[in-house]
Amino acid sequence: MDARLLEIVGHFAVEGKVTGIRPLGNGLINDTFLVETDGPDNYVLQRINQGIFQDVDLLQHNIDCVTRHIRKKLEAAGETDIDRKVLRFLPERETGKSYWTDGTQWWRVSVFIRDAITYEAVTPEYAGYAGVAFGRFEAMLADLPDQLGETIPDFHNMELRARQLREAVAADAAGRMADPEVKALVDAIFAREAEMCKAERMYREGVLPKRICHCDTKVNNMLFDRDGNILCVIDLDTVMPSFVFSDFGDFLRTAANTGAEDDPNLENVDFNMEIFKAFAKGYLSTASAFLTPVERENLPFAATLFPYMQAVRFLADYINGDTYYKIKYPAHNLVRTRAQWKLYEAACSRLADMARFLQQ
Ligand code: GN1
Ligand code: MG
Repeated sequence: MDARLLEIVGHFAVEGKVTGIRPLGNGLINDTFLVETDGPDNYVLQRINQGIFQDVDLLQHNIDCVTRHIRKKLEAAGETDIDRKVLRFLPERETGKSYWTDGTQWWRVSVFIRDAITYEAVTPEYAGYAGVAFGRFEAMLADLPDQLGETIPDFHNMELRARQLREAVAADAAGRMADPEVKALVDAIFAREAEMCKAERMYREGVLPKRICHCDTKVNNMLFDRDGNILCVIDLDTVMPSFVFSDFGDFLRTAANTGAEDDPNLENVDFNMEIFKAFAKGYLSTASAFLTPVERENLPFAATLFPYMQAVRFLADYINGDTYYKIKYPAHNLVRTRAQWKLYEAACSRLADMARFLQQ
């Protein structure tokens, strides 16, 4: 067992004796470990990527408010087994805060949710459950009394993401603009820029609201029980005010993709309408109560926006020399970009089908 990690865990009020610490999951941002104990619970230890989340106080404030609020709602609704339905972070022994820092690294510990399963791909049935769960998640947070901040300012702002790509291209820090494929991808992206930045315009015109959203609704950020019900939504670092497009679009970006996010074989990548239909149906069953007509009409747009935005972000990172996302091989961010672009085009080709389905 890593002595340093063990010492860090010791700052938190864990129950029992730690018997093992090992890497967990495959997030692209934070470092995550499973902490096993001989007590009633195991735990999740995470090093928060402070290069990306610069205001950890704000980050943990958001998470504390959201988990407290959801816990209260579940209690009021008479739910049982609440510790498996909302994350619980342990207080740091000296400060009582939900994180510990030595001034250079930031760490937190939450209770590991027992008997939960994560998936990298889902069936239409499970996508339906996920839709219900995200609609409910947003609905539960609609009356959050606390003010949440943006843990990454303008996180899902397409205008900003396009600007960052433009800056990456101009700086060409890793010399990757010499590659004609990279140049062609950049041109294809900018040809669609105006159209893909419409949410920000609608927001400025006052016709599109922001709500508290999860903003990282990848399939593998939800915990399912053995029957396929959603227990809990995890990875709350990006919970913040955003457009509902974020949660709707990012779920489909991962779940409706018939291939992997970084699939090297583009023939595997397509947009699965059965997943879209099941998810949209589930989502509308819980979100209809608060969605405005403009939000609802633009859900198909959201399904295209997120592969597009992710292509922009992966490509910008590739051009910058891979400074943001964890990569497994040198061209990884380029491979990811190609796959997201293919998915974007596939989703665009289904826009009319999606709109027709939502009108029913
Ligand atoms: C990151 O940490 P992880 O892997 O859940 C990223 C998301 C991207 C995603 C792409 C804070 O999420 O926005 O959509 O990778 N999170 C952050 O897989 O940038
Ligand atoms: Mg994650």
